[in-house]
Amino acid sequence: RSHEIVENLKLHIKEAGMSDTVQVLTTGCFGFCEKGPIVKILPDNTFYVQVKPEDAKEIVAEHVVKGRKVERLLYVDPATTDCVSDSKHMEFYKKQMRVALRNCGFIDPENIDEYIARDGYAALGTVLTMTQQEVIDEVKKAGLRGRGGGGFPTGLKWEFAYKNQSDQKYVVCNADEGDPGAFMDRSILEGDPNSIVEAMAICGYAIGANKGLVYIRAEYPLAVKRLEIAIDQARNYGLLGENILGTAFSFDIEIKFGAGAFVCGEETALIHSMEGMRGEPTTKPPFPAESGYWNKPTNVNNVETFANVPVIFLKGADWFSKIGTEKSKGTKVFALAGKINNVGLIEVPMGITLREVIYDIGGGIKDGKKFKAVQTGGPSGGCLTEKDLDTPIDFDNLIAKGSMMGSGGMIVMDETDCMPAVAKFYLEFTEEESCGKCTPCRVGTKRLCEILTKIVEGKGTMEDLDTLKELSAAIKDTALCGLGQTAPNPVLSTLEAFEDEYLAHVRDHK
Ligand code: FMN
Repeated sequence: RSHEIVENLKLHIKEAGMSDTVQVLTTGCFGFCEKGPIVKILPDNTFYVQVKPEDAKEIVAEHVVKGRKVERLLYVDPATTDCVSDSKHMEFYKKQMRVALRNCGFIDPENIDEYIARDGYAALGTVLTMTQQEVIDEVKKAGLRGRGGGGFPTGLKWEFAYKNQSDQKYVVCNADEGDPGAFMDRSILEGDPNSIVEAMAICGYAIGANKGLVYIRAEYPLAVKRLEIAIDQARNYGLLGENILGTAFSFDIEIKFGAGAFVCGEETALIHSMEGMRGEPTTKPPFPAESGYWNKPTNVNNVETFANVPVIFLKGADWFSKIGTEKSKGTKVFALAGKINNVGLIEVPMGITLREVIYDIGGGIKDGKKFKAVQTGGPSGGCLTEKDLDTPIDFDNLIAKGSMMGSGGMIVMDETDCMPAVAKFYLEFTEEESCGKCTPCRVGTKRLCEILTKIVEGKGTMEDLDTLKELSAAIKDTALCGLGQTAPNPVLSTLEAFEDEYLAHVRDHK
């Protein structure tokens, strides 16, 4: 539908004889998915929502030609019941802060000139005047932590790869994004691919690598296309390739495709998959920074982690580290989904509370129902409940609450959701996605699923509940990689918060 809207807008602008003065551009995602497709008219920032292809004629005739806003397409903010024409005044955007998503929705992602016009590649220019250690120190000082799930300090990871001497090193961007309901990385790559290319070059310079690889799932064709365009355009401008910006630094990027296996997002499995082997994890150490792609020092970072890097050099580590909490700096992008009014992609400063996210940004629970829980961290995470609503969201707080930040999936549940069934949903996913290499994960997730199915169908016993707890603890302790080690989390956290619901399902509970 969006393509049709673009075509119709172009057609009517042409018919109005305004093609020379009015441009129609396709951008990346604005984040407000619930209200899409969105058309924004600049320079007056009019924000039209749920636009249909047939609305293009009226938008052109009224707004573009006569300068009159089309009231019926303007967003009505439920907080004020006002028609709002500027995203800055919408409840959905008010508490957001766009750092990683800074260019999404603002630039044509297929035109490097637009990225450059918004300070694109200025960070790389600055970095190339610094020493490698200075670059690493700036990232450390910013306090950036990996957005792919683990929250490992990025500067420290770069330092490990930098200090490991080798004739060849690699930079890998992890764009596998396999969590159900997650689309953060996809939106960044579709909306601002140049920022990832620039960040990977900065990382390459810092650690001493001349080759970058993006591992991306083949199910993301638009992200792939835009990344390919960004890489080609950067090469044409001398921003990738030999002697970048006339310096001795050379760096280029290749794209590698994944086939949509969740486990291939785990960095060692990802590296094996890129080498043409089975996508199975191996034990760490050695970490990729020591022995990664073809056994060479390799720095693996997530897409969103990379998206933050140029900003650190544009605005400074001090600016960046002022955002967020003491140990979690900057912002986090979340894919807000489930039983919430404003489904969409949001970016918020770390330290914001769940209540602010769910009620102020998310607009509350759908159909006026009661909030029950929110699953953060996807299949590896856990559920947070009413009592956690005022907890500031950061890496450490979420872990302390029995969940985790993960890569940014946030699925909201209402009073009608059955929590053992929610746990079963996630376990079915991990069972299906287990690579089968280690027994605790291969067999353990299968057994957990069987027990959960019995419980959900009302056929479980108290003994089954005990086995569920025991087996979950055993899998956590013994599985080979993060997939298995975290697979029982949805069971354990729902058991902890909603044991009464499990008991109500069990046959022999008195
Ligand atoms: N990291 C990602 O960036 N994207 C993924 O899709 C992803 N999937 C993962 C799946 C599993 C089962 C596990 C255990 C880990 C996954 N990770 C994923 C984390 C990576 O192993 C790795 O820690 C991350 O890419 C490092 O980047 P960061 O430091 O920038 O977060």
